[in-house]
Amino acid sequence: MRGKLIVFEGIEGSGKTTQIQHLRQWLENRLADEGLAHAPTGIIVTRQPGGTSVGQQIRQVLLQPSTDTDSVTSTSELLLYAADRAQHVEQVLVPALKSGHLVLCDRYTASTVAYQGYGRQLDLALIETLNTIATQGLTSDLTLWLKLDVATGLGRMAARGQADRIEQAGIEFHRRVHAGFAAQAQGQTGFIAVDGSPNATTVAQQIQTIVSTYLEQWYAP
Ligand code: T5A
Repeated sequence: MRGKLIVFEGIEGSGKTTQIQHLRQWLENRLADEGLAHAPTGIIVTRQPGGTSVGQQIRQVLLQPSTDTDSVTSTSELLLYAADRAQHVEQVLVPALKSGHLVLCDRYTASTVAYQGYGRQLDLALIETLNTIATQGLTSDLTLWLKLDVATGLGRMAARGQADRIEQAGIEFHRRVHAGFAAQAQGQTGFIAVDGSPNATTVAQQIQTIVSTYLEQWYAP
């Protein structure tokens, strides 16, 4: 693949969407100013779930607040995230990376490990297999984990309004999710923790420092 995949991960309210917008703006300015030797074709911002039109329908099923009589089971939740990912990898990520784009993706496989593996406590080996099938083996070049304590993240979401189905899960579920991200950050190179607690500008500066190092490796002469 000629392009590069940067993934943002974290608990609810950790600031991924905010930071992706900051990074996109910073990258556009930097790439215009510096004229790197092997600059990317362009920058694409996308997300899971919901980065394709099929995925948007899956996202609706996954996130609509549940009722007692009609709730999505944990196994069906796992398979729906895998279906969204398979569609997205084939239709969006692989073509974008083949054509040399720098892709900023809001969530990827680590979210399934954290939410369905640690949060819902489904089998981690099964999740790894499903992730491999859904991604066709495509892994991120850099994963930025916005590390934030659970109460602060949920507090930010509560201030924003009505909770979706996953946000409605209790605080113990979200603590397990947080532990799932922490476990992955310990075991993987290119999976980097960023302190998500300061103001958005300070978080953005930490991210720019990390990404600068990678840009030099990827695009310098
Ligand atoms: N999911 C996803 C799984 O269970 N398994 C999977 O495999 C995958 C891929 C996705 C849901 O699906 C689950 C995880 C999620 O529950 P979503 O709507 O895409 O749903 O939810 P999130 O990815 O969590 O996105 P959110 O918008 O909910 O949170 P973000 O993007 O992390 O946070 P952001 O930037 O929108 O900020 C949230 C609020 O905090 C403020 C913002 O202004 C905003 O109000 N904020 C800050 N406040 C103070 N200081 C800062 N530094 C701030 N940064 C942002």
